[in-house]
Amino acid sequence: IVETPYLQLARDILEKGHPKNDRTGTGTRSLFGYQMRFDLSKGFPLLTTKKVAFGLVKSELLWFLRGDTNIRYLLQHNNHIWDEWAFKRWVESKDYSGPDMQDFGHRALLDSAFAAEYQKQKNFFCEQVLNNDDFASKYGELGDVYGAQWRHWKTRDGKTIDQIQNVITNIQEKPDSRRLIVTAWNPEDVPASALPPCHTIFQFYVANGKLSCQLYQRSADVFLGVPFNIASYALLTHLIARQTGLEVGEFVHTLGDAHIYNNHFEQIKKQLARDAKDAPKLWLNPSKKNIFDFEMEDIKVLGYEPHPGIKAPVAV
Ligand code: DHF
Ligand code: TMP
Repeated sequence: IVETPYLQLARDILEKGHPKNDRTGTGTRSLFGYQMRFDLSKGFPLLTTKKVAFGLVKSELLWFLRGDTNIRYLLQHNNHIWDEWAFKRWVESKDYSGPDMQDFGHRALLDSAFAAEYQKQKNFFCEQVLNNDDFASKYGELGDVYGAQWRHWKTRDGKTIDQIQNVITNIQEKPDSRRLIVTAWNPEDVPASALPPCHTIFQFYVANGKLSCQLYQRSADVFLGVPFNIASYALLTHLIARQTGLEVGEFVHTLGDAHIYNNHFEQIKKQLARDAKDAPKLWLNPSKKNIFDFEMEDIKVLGYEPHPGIKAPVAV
């Protein structure tokens, strides 16, 4: 079963995790330093014990690969997973004069009248990002998040580095290299970022004609974020393998602070009580080769028959 390492991680945290407070004030159980391995030749690691919205994984990864850091592209693809962090910047800005949205994440959980007002303000915000160019360029921006660091890392002399193109070229020209690295963690940009990168650095490895990838994720929301992160890096590995003419090897997922939020315990237990099904297969349009040419319809999962999705609040 492809997703066993994930299910084991969740069990380990529930059993052995340290109760720990966190930045969002939600509280977690957490373990430090954990590693999962997924053999990508055995199936695509999209969880079957709950439905994971693969369309959102795809549009988020294509957004990173575009070098885009504005949520407008995500909204155009009906992807709302980054809304809260852009919205937070908007309501904390001098241009915002609507109802007080301080601490909206928690208050929306406690107060249904506030939750309705928050929904209204957030819908209005999304509409503006979609339809108003000026507003979008100011408030749809998340700062120097993944897309910027991957595709146009800023150098001291005012140039930019395309880390994704470089790593692909290096995989092709020097597959034995031990320097096949992309980093999103830029200490200079961390203070101004809406959310400092969680997936901080990743490395590729080629052996026996197979491409493997290891990710170091500094902070891991095991119920909500991690299922997306696993699928996203598995997809990235497949895309780069396609372009470089390699088969897929393993995805090695190394976690720093691996946590389950206190308000996700019921949901994860429900998930753990289910039996995993066969993993789906990934289909990539055979006529595409270059990673930057892929579009939504060029990527599909086949044979994905998961258990139903399970809702949970995201900690902001
Ligand atoms: N903050 C926190 N606290 N956890 C995260 O996982 C997280 N992830 C971010 C940004 N900030 C974060 C970016 N990725 C969801 C999934 C991934 C993601 C952000 C949010 C999420 O809410 N998924 C839900 C609903 C998806 C939907 O809109 O249908 C899920 O059930 O998977
Ligand atoms: P932090 O910056 O205080 O660590 O909070 C970030 C939270 O978001 C934390 O719960 C980890 C989670 N997260 C993921 O798990 N995966 C992701 O891809 C992102 C962006 C965030």
